[in-house]
Amino acid sequence: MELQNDLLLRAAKGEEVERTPVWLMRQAGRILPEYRAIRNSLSGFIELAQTPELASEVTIQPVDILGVDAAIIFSDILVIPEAMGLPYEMVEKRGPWFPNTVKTASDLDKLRIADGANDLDYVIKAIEITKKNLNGRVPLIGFAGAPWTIFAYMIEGSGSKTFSKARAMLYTEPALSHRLLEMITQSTINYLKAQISAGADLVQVFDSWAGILGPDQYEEFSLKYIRLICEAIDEVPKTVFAKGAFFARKDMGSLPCETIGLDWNMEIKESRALIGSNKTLQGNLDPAALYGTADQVVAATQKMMKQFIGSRHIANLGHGVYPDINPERVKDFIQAVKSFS
Ligand code: 1CP
Repeated sequence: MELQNDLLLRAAKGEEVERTPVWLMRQAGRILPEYRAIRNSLSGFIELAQTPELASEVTIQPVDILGVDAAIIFSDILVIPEAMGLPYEMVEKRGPWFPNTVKTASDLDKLRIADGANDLDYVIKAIEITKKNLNGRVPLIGFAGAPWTIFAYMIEGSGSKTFSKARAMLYTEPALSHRLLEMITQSTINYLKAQISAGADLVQVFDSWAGILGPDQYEEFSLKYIRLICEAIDEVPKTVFAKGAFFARKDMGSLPCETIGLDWNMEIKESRALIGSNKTLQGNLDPAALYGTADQVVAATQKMMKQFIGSRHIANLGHGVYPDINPERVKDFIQAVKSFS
């Protein structure tokens, strides 16, 4: 199916574009009343994610309602631990929770490498339905968590400010840590390849907890595995978003991927200098900027856009859009990107 709007893919590959493409991380499951209406008619996130027709419907809502240049499949990074044998629950207002975690080698022996197409068939079905219903309007983004971020949840058992149990494991059990990271990496490669076979046009790897490691540990326990994923996938363009990994920007310039995501703490010109000119940069407006007035949102967006002039860029926020943002301000952000010249 020929895409009518392939700005995202051309920008990712560094090809000529008429204007900068724009989408928002976490655009599908947070801000729209139309999303909440569907979500509230079900038992919760997991039921919605595992019902492909509905997952597809909420994936397409931001394309219809907000006018973004890409859809991102409605799912979560935590489907991978579940497919490996470590199920999660979503606790209302608190986030993910794992009844079991990995503490010892025998916990690890109970896990398996996920086969994306079978173990995560509900995501694959949702992608197939979404591709059909998008009918070529915009590209569909597939995604997965980076191995380090997934590891952090599998050890910790929930979200955390410090992930101290996960970081302790890197010091006390480095060999066990690497074994688990290798299993997550292989599962993630299988999963992303299945998403691509089902129709994902680009894939993004989210390393949301990159910033809690120091530079040496980041290279050893995270970047190494992200590199393996990028090397294994050559079917579609790849984006790596490592939140807080300002110290790794130079190394990320040599990853075999097309696009690097920037968070809002990363200075744009400095990031370009560190990463080099042969990558597209994605981002990086502070998500809190959308709490401002319409005029403030437009001014902040234009200020960001100016700093990216003359270099490969996909406009986005510096992290996921916050749940209590007014969708009208999101539209102001999108319109400000589209009319920027
Ligand atoms: O929002 C969308 O666009 C839909 C798809 C999507 C994506 C891309 C969801 C649905 N989750 C994610 C990615 C995700 N999930 C990340 C990486 C991006 C980021 O850093 O924001 C992370 C770290 C998670 C883990 C997760 N899932 C958290 C964070 C917990 C913590 O440690 O702070 C939470 C709260 C969830 C739940 C979740 N995921 C998605 C939704 C819609 C929800 C809310 C659940 C509900 O409705 O009850």
